[in-house]
Amino acid sequence: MNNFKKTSLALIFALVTGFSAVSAFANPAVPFEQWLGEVRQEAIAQNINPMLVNKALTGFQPDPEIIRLDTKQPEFTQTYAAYSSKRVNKTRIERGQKMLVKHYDELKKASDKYGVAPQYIAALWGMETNYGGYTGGKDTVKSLATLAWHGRGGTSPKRAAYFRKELITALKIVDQGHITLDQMKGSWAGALGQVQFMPSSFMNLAQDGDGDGRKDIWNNLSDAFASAANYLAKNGWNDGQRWGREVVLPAGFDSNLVGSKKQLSTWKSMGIKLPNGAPIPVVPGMMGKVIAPDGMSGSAFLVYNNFHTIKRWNNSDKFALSVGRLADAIAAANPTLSGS
Ligand SMILES: [Ca+2]
Repeated sequence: MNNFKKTSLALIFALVTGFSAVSAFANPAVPFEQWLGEVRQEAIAQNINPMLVNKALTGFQPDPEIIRLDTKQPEFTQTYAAYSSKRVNKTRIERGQKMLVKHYDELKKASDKYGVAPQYIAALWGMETNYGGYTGGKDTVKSLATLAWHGRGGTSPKRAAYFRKELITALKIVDQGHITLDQMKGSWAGALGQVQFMPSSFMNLAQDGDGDGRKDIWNNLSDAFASAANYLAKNGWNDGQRWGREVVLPAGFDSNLVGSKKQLSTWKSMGIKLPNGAPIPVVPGMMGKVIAPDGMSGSAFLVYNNFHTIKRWNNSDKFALSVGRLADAIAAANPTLSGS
């Protein structure tokens, strides 16, 4: 029996008999309570306050909804056009433009300190949580414990180890006083707060934007914006350049050149144009890569180094293109921000 069938059976059991069937069936080797005891020991051995560890890691069961989401088969790959129309639509652009005005001082402060233009910080915020409108209401410790335990009994020990490490790190974040255990909420997959950092990213890259000693990316926008900007800055952002731009490929463009990187001057000489028909701007020495996420009949883009920096946040061309285009659209309403 393959693992998918096993999992499906476990879920059917769960539906019919209640949750205990999942504990018994999805991971027969190690019951959840026993596994949680092991994690408590590991956390205490890593010098996390034992009172916190005991409070955080006792008295709950795995979340059946997370197990269902974790075992769901991946959806059919969405085209860029479909992905983008859901995420970079009129509503989100207009809300982003309003948020840029409303929170301009905090965005500008993070922008100046880390060297990332405000519209990119706003766009990441918009893509991740619809500008704080949806940060996920799941208890992070419970989510990560469910994923780590479930993965251990399932198909991917590597994934289980990853989530177990994230769980320990989440406890360290609480132990350091950035957020209370009760307030540490996020997505079912363990991403935290306004900008949806995983705990390990929080540990490495979160910032205290307002200087109160805490990195509260849940409730404090100065902290959330500083953290997002720092993430890009530490991953090679160059604020003197754009992310890339939409282009029009000339008729007969060799599809083998999609995905290759060349000087902008070379692309220009090959006849790549802006959507309005003007030649592409050229910065001497600057390179760009042509991508066509939906094939030669779909939209084409010329992407620069910053595009690859956005992909360090989420390793998806569709995500990075959407962030770039949302940032452009947000900035378009603000004359001081719309760059070339
Ligand atoms: Ca703070």
